[in-house]
Amino acid sequence: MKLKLMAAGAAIALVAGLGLAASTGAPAQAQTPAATPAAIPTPAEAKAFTDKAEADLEKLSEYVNKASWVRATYITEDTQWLEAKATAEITDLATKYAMQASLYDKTDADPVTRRKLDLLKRGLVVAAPQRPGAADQLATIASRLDSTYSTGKFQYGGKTLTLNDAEDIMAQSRDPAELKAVWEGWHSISPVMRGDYAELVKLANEGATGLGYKDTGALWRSGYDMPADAFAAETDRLWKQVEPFYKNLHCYVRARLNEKYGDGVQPRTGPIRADLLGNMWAQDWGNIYPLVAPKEDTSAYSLDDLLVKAGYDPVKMVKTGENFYSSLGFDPLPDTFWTRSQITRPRDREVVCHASAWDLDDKSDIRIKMCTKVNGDDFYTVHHELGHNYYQRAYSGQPWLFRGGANDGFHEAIGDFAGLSALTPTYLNQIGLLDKVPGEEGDIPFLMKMALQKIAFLPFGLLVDKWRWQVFDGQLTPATYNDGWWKLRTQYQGITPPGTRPADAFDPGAKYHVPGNVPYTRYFLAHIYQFQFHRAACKMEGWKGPLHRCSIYGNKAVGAKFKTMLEMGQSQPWPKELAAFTGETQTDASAVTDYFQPLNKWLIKANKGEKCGW
Ligand code: X8Z
Ligand code: ZN
Repeated sequence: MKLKLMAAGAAIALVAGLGLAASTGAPAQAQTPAATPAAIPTPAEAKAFTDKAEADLEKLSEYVNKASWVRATYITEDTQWLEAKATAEITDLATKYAMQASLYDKTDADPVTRRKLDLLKRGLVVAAPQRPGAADQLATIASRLDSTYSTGKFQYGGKTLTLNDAEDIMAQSRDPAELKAVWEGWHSISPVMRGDYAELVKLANEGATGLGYKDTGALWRSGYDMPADAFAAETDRLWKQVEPFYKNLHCYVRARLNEKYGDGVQPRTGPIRADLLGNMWAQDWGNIYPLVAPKEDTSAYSLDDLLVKAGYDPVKMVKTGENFYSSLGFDPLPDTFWTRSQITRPRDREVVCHASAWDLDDKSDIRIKMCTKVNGDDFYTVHHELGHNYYQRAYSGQPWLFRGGANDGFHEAIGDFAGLSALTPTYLNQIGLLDKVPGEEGDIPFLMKMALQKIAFLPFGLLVDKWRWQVFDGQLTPATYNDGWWKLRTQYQGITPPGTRPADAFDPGAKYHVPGNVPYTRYFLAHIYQFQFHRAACKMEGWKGPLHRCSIYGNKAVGAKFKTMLEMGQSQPWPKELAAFTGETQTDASAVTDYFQPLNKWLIKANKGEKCGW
């Protein structure tokens, strides 16, 4: 359960954090014979049940966390075995408790117990089929998929490349042939995962139906304090709010890429070639800023260069992140954070490099696991990961079942909210990275950089789980996994692969969260919540200027109010927690369009004469 809270670690994959929300659909009557009372159980019996479940799961979770940490920071046959054994045990236990929780559906339980029962029922990312050996099989496949991704390598230019190497090339190279080769090279690591993935889907669905859910996708959609179908509609509503802006950005970027590469590489109309956008998954286009920079950008600076010039190293990047949170009034990170975290890629062993934040003991043993490089992307990721850790520490005083994000999107949005201030030129100047804060002439260039990161991400954030929802509900089968993936990639992102895909391609497997089995809609939500947090915080601070120039660095009053929300963990439905900080009770993408309003206006003008869309 807990484990879901770890940003994106393998452990999260199986035993997700307990989301919130009223139970959706009609989880089946538990079939666990042992606890079937003849009459409706009393409120006291319900409380005794949640107390026991909570104590048992808490006891087991530290051991599972440690096994997962060891596997993620030292991938071997043996550590995979150990992780799978531990994960199977807790998944099985959590699934049993999820089933038994339904026995109290008619009990007039007190509100705290009722919430805990609901969380027990919907907190799993993966439920285990209740037959001998199935939980072990599921955990073994999950650990293997995550390890296969994390150890993936391919040959290019006479060298063996890791994902880290490939990402650098995708970010920096402007040679379309090289970009295509490296993109295809990385995507060659995933076909081998397709069989395992199909098996994982089958087992996870068996577990979910055992709990009364239609499939695993329905289980995932049930964690948001509203019926699962309403949640799916909610994500579509939010997308509609931002889609026109995304299309304007897409149109502008495509035109600049066409000017740079010519019609033969990037036509002026139609989808954009996925490998030209500076990122392996075309989910963050910030690295191609120099290709699309507005002409009026006279004050251009590159955060990559500023960090290198200032002599930053990975530890200094993390210390800088810590300092940001300290300025808001958060306590410094514990000594164990520094001795136990993995901040850089070890030289001599295989690890999961995909960044994550961990809470090993639900008290103070918080850590990050990154393969930090000195660049702007990782400067940002450090703030993102630390957000998870400060959240974990803030809610550690809650009962175990309430230690989680108000929903998983909140968990992702905490550090992103900090990052919105930490990326402002004003802040970079305050910490001595940037000499001079650009004047108004720097606004459009700055907003363009931010949009390449934040707006470009939105359709990707939405479609990863649209794809998985279709996989879990059977609309897509192993034979159509890849076509279904590209259909969504083209429909939402307006991108296309750099060449024909091989028949055995399994391109979703080349994105961490698919083999890692980490739900992804959380990031889509976070890309909206963070702007809602930011808009509210800037209002609190009395900021009168444009939102993109506001920074909350050093504001202890904002920090204290933010902390109050974080301390609530998942004890309340998320709208109540959102209201505690922002006064709003709805997810509202107008905060995104407010922030970017000047850029959208500028894009509409710049796109005059273009045939936008694809
Ligand atoms: O996975 C992450 C974090 C860990 S929770 C590094 N992110 C998503 C991704 O990398 O795809 C952050 C942004 C989206
Ligand atoms: Zn995260």
